[in-house]
Amino acid sequence: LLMETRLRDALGRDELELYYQPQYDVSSNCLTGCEALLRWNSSQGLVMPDRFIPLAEETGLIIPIGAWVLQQACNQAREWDRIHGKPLSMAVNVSAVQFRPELVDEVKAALSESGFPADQLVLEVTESVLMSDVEGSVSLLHQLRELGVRIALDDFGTGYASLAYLKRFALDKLKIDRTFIMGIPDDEDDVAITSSIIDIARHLRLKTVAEGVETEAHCEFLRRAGCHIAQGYFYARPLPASEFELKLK
Ligand code: G
Ligand code: G
Ligand code: MN
Ligand code: NA
Repeated sequence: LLMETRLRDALGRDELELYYQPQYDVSSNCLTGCEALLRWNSSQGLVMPDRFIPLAEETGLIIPIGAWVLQQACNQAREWDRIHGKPLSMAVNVSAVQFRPELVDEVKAALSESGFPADQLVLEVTESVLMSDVEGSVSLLHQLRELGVRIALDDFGTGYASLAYLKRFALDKLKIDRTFIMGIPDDEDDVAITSSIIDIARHLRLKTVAEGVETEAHCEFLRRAGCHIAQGYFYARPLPASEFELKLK
């Protein structure tokens, strides 16, 4: 069957699953939350998001899929909050197609149906999402923040946003792209770029989240540089819900 037809049926057949990658406080090593990452258990095996998200975006299927992801992530996070006893953040990726005025109602619905606190939900958007319509994005980000949710700029440094936009967009977090973390501590350019991002974020009172943290040396560097949160294979890969839950207990 065509991949599009199979993807169209995936939601109804319960073939979509969220994996969760833990995020840790760099200085205390405490678990602070996670990022939800979509997987498709198709009849042909496990499919990674880079193979079906573009198709979901082209066909508009990302709208119902994205609403499902938001609801599922909030339901799960509400349950884990109870188990953990301490507030956990839940980060959800939002694609350009979803980033439109209706997203406000979708987020509202996910929060009210789950009972998950708005200030623990993080929406991850990329620079290209925001830059495609700057005026619209400024307005939408304000509406989302009025709900109380947090906004993270994903893959920061790889897109086209100028630094001036960090001021205009209502953001809470910068996610430092893993291509910069990879070169630490040997590549002088990656060291300079990562340190500078952390410094700029601190001055703008934004939290920093490092992605792709794979080694003790990465951690040590980020701790000294003052980065707040880290995620990556050094801590854990993205995990099915049942495995993530073991980390809470
Ligand atoms: O899990 P993995 O690292 O392979 O994810 C690759 C990319 O796929 C992520 O960086 C993210 O941009 C995208 N992605 C994963 N899950 C979702 C999702 O639920 N919605 C959207 N829009 N993108 C996702
Ligand atoms: O949202 P984003 O596109 O950044 O999604 C993160 C992606 O990076 C996921 O596909 C995840 O599987 C992957 N990833 C997570 N941790 C690591 C890591 O430490 N190293 C590498 N190479 N990839 C990672
Ligand atoms: Mn992300
Ligand atoms: Na990213």
